[in-house]
Amino acid sequence: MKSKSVKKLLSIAGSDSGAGAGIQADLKTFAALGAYGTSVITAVTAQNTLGVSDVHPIPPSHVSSQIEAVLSDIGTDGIKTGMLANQEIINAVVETLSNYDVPKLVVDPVMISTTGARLIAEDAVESLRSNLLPIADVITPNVSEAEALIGKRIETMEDLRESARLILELGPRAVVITGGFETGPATDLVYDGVEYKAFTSARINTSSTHGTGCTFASALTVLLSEGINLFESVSQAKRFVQSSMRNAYVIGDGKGPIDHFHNLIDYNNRT
Ligand code: PXL
Repeated sequence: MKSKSVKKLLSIAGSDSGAGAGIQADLKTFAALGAYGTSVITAVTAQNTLGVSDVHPIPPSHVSSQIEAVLSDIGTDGIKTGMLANQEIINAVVETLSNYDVPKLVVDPVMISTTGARLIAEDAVESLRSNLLPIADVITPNVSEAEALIGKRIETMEDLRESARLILELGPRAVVITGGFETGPATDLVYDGVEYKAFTSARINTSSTHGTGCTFASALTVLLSEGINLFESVSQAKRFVQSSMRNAYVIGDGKGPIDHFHNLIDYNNRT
């Protein structure tokens, strides 16, 4: 038995049968970064790289039971939420977490899949806004999720800064608006209520983009749980996503997964 301690991270999210996004991406990220991941499944999606064909939400009381099972025994150094599917599940998560000390909560307000499927009921956005955001340490919307949260179009860098400020007013301690606009550089804008910082890189021309949002938020949760400050954590999480995209294999005919373990396994020399 090893005596060295390991960071424990919990992902509360949906299952992606194609394993590019959702719980599967989160657990791969936790493992690749040396942490022990646990998972609470909110919904099971029938999905591949081309699209989502079916969604089966888990009963809210069972989502609560999973959280209680993990936190009452294993505990956690940080929690990341992803697809929460509907209002009832969001409220069950918020209520159950209120019984525990949650060290770090990163909320990825998942709304639409990489392939364009809706992953949250429309009337649930209000529950995200009023019930979950106030308890979040960091929220990581992409531009379209940020637009849905504030109910306004975001077209310029100035709009982006303004939307980060409006999202912070909803209660989280910090916001990272990820990915930038559809064309042009990939810019992640961070705002902690004091300072804006933009992390910009050239957009990578690839179809391996499935699960990049999930991976970024999970990596950020690991790094924050290690006590690394927000700006440095964002910078390192962004680099992890970029190198996982650059080293991806082509899997499936659509938006393929990235390779979380590109640093770990030398596939070509495996016997
Ligand atoms: O990347 C957002 C996301 C989150 N959760 C699940 C998903 C996706 C995107 O496809 O399938 C389960």
